[in-house]
Amino acid sequence: MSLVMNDEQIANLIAAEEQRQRDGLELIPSENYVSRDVLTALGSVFTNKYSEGYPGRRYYGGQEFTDQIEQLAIDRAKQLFGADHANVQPHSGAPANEAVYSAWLQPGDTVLAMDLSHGGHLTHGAPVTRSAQLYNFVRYKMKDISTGEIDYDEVRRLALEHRPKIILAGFSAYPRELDYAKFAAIGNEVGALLMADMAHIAGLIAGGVAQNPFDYGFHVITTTTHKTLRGPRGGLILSKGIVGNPLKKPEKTLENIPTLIDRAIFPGMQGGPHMHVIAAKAVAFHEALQPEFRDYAAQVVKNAAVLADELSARGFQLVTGGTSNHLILADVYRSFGIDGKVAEVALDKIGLTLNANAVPDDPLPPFKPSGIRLGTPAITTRGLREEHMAQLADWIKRAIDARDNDETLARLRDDVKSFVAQFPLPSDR
Ligand code: DSN
Repeated sequence: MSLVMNDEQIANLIAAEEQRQRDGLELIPSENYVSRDVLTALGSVFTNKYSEGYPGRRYYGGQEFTDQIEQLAIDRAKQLFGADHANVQPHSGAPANEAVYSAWLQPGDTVLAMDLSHGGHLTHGAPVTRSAQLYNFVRYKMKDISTGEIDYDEVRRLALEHRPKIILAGFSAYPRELDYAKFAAIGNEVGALLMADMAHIAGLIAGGVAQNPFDYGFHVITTTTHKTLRGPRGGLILSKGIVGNPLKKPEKTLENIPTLIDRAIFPGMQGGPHMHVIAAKAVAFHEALQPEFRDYAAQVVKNAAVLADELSARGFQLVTGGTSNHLILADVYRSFGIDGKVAEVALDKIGLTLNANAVPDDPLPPFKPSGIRLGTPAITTRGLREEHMAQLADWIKRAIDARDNDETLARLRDDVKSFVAQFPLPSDR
């Protein structure tokens, strides 16, 4: 994409980043490449506008078009995920989660969520977060790391003991499908709000290749819009219930959840919505509603399954033994005696980007953990298919083997670069 800017320094850095993305392969499972339309909406004049409030209920003038943009984003998100309500204003996933906590909980209330070390997310109660200081998080884990099965008996035992106000199903480093029916049965037994954080798999749900928690009676789903969903960097909260006037405080009941959430976002936590991002979210939701997006989501999962097999065949020990979604967690410490950061750095040198990640009950510290986390959402957008996964696994293994040999790494870098030239970025098409 050509860029005309007066600020040369920034223009050069944008061009350099674009070239970096073009010349390498993005394997971080929470990243993707957006379409040209999403980029255009993000760079639009809607960034100039203040729009505190919600469509038809704003605190500033000049909202003729912002109202239409936000309403389109809301309607498309509802259609995509079968929700009664969508709040499209959260700036990202962390504020989306905080808003749900603040809508439903009092300080000191309990949330039952997945342990960070077993794949949960920081915002699901890691002690370093503000939420963990405000609320009491109780954590569940996998029963068996070799299969990834969650210990649902333990989830129920903890729920009966601690009586959580929220049961949270969701993850950022877990390669298997959750059993939402089991979570729902436990949540209903203790009268908890059922919340799913589908940030990683939103695109898979939209594309029909992962279960939708709403089909199992969940009340709220939070997500980011920039991962498998392939939209702009941002957040989204979907809910079931009655949509009321966000300017009036409703009773704290499950059916009023949509309005409680609207009020928690604005005026509770955020000021003016980022309307250029909301425009880009609306574009992404429209793209995800097209039949081609179902093919994309299915291909993400197929690619991940083959990549997992190819890595296993090369000696990578995979947490849960493989993957059922878009992500793979490999224990490179147990497999090859190196920490994940060493692997991440070696792979960066050949143009393959992924991240070091803790594995369950990791014996190594968080900054030099035992694992690497990788996934297929971005490379599938690029156009890679099952037949390319053996080559990719081969490069990953060879870069790790050659981690101290800069000459070999440089050669591999050239190989990766000439291979990826046949897969243009969406913004180049
Ligand atoms: N940082 C995101 C991820 O990589 O999974 C989650 O917030």
